[in-house]
Amino acid sequence: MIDLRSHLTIAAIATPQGRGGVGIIRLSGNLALSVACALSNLDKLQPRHATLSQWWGHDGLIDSGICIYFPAPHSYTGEDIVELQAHGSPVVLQMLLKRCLELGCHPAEPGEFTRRAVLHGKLDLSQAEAVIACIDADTERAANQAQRQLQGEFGRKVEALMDEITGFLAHVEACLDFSEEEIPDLFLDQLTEKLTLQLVLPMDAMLATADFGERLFNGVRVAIVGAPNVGKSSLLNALSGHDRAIVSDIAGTTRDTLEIDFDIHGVPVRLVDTAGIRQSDDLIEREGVRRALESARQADLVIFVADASRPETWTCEAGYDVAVLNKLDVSPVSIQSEIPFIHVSAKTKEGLLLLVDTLANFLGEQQATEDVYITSHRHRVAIQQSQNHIKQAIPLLGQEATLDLAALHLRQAWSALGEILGVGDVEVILDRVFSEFCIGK
Ligand SMILES: Nc1nc2c(ncn2[C@@H]2O[C@H](COP(=O)(O)OP(=O)(O)OP(=O)(O)O)[C@@H](O)[C@H]2O)c(=O)[nH]1
Ligand SMILES: [Mg+2]
Repeated sequence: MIDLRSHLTIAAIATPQGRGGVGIIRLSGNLALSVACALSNLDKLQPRHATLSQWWGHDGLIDSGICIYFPAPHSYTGEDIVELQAHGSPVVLQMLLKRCLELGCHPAEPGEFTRRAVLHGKLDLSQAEAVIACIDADTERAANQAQRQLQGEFGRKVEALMDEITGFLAHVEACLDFSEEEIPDLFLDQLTEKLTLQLVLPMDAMLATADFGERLFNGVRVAIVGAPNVGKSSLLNALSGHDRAIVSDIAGTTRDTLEIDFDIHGVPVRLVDTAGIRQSDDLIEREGVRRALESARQADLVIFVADASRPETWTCEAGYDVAVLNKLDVSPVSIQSEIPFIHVSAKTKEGLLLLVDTLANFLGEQQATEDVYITSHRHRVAIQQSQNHIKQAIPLLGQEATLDLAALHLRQAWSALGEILGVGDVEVILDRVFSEFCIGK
């Protein structure tokens, strides 16, 4: 499919809506330089130099600022780019953009700059996705993963796997050219073993990072449930480091659910405090309990809190993932219970680090032993598909009659990985990926 817009020079405000010290307009395409020169009343712009310029409209001066010209192909998109660093006023930026459009530019579509970078080979598709991931990252750890992906670390891993597949494919295709007697059995046995060692297992290791990696960007909901007065609100305050929820020794203090954002080892977490679960005649409290159970159902992870000094609180109606026995400071005795409680004190903060580590493991941190994580569902699915084809190819390598089918699976395994990088017929994938971008990126 031909990109009908590729000959157009596009323009957009690249900085976020609202006021700021500086606002940037980006132009990309053949006309970028001439439009910028016409706007600035200049004959030329020196490449990669910050040129102090005045920008003119029909009715006089619009604004002044810095103009930078990046000639093709050494630019973000691979085309001629000009960046106008204006004052960060929404009105001024709109006036400047309007003038650029009058001079021949077209409004950029969401993600179109990055899309052009991919089409001109400046970024592979996984790097382009890393641009969104980097912009969207909520925690330092997520930003760090996005940056590694943007620098191509993840892409290189995928490329290495693709090269391995190409190597195996060459062997299998060579075997196809020989008759059965000429192919040593040992050779095919070795091939089977090597496919497992060099492809299936490394893919397993990568896939094991996906739960944690995706959560780094998508975040999780964690609900705290348990009987009244066990210290749920105190635990929420202690974990988040904010005195957010009201705490009192009156059972039934929390009625409405209450949410606070923090992070567990870099995973953005929305922590939900809930009403203590018990039978009650009070209408409002009953509604609170209903909401507590509903929160537990909707959460990705449920923490059940019990009070060490009150065994009647040690059973939980709602399903849960992690059980916490609170008030360790008042009941330090060893507890006889079937439940693998983590002992903490929300008051003295004892045991909280262990609790946080346990929660992180629940979110998949321990399985993520690789340096670079799979951070997108699209990548996870592509690697799973590729691995499935390899697993199907392995038993087919045993006999000459099925070798060509094995080769077909290997080719499909290669293509599935290629989708991650945007290799092959990619227009459809491009449309899907870039629909998530904002304008000006
Ligand atoms: N000694 C001690 N007291 C605690 C601890 N955690 C909470 N408390 C006390 O236990 C009482 C109840 O705490 P909350 O955090 O309000 O308990 P809750 O589970 O949210 O109670 P409801 O909202 O009524 O369901 C308060 O008096 C807290 O100060 C702890 O670790 N040690
Ligand atoms: Mg409470």
